Amino acid sequence: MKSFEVNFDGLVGPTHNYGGLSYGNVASQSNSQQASNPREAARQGLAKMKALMEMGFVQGVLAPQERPDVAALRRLGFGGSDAQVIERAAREAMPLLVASCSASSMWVANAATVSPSADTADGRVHFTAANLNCKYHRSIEHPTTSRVLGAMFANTQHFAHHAALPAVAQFGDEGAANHTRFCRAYGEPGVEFFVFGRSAFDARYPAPHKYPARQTLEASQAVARLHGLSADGVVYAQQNPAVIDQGVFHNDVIAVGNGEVLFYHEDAFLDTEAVLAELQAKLAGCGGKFKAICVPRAQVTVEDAVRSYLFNSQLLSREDGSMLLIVPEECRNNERVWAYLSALTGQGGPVTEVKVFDLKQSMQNGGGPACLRLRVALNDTELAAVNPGVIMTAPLYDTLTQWVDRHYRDSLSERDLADPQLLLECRTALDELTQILKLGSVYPFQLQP
Ligand code: SUG
Repeated sequence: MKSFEVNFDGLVGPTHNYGGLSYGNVASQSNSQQASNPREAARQGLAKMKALMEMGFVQGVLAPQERPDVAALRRLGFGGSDAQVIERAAREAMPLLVASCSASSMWVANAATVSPSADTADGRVHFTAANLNCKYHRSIEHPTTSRVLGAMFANTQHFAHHAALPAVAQFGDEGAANHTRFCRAYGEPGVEFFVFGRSAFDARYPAPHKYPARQTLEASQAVARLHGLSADGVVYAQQNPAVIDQGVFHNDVIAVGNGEVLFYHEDAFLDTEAVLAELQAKLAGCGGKFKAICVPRAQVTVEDAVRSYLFNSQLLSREDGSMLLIVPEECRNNERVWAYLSALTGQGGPVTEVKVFDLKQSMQNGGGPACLRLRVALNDTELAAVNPGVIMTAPLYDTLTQWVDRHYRDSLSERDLADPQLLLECRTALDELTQILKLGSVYPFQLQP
């Protein structure tokens, strides 16, 4: 049976803006209040999806969410008609309106943690929606995320869905951004690598001093239990708290893995040697040969990594066994990072090619190529059970591009968020999108009685 890694990319929503909402995420903080260009953002994301599809990878698309989230504002006490809710929030609590408008669901690496069927006790692909409990604007994503994933992976014979973990800081869960799977082949049992920032209940794990550690050990353990993973197939590692304090708010800002390869920065983890030894031993137990590519701090500093998003890259396996690294344009603009990458492909290692993409609109909010995709390893029976409406094709790319051009604005700043017309535009666009992607009714405005 053939197996693949399918990348489902988040389609950027029509309210993409720079709200400065993510303390600890350097790009989000430093681009706060700039005008955004939602149309360009969506087109940049679609161009990456199209390019990967044309290279022969199976590519999917994950729908954005309804924003402004009027229902979330109502839960906070704003009442009246939808327009009145928005007007009053704009007048009395602009930060809450900004949070309810964020298009942050585009970073679908945070949508859920996914375990392929080869790893789980019941032989199904398991999904746990992430509670994203650290930031209010992200914590409101998971109910719709669950409905969208449910509409994409509806077949209960092959797919199992778990609700987000309890919405408290002790179970802070950021999904696949802190989860990597190693394997010899996608369809064979592998090792699931959970990286956490702190422990909620065990004081022996040091926490960062400045910025929040979003993922807890206890959340990662709960996800592994829910998915029915075996102890032999799981490794937990603590992220180095010092790098969280330098802006590494998710592990995918400092490490990426695929197949048998881990590409990571020297300062990424605490107790690196023990972590690598455990990965090597457990992958060997699955018949795999672990290969670690360490980027030394003498060549690329943590600051370079955070600015360029070198590790927020997509490491993709090609048919011939070689690997391709998809990086953002910012890597080419950083002299040290580009020198490192230029040397990497000529070293006879697994990475033989680097491809650069312009994702500036998303990057300015701290979202690179890897943030924009959710990886789902599937065999061909499972792939056939996925809702075909969400698999990228040349006609779907054309339809989505035209849809973006018809509905998206090319400039959005804070004052535009208070315009009740924006809500109507978004709902019209999303209603059409659910038909294009054949998702049925998934948005709160579609579910109202
Ligand atoms: O959660 N930025 C996102 C970026 C998520 C990146 N994802 C991964 N690394 N996988 C976040 O911090 C900024 C929104 C704003 O400021 O408007 C934001 O939510």
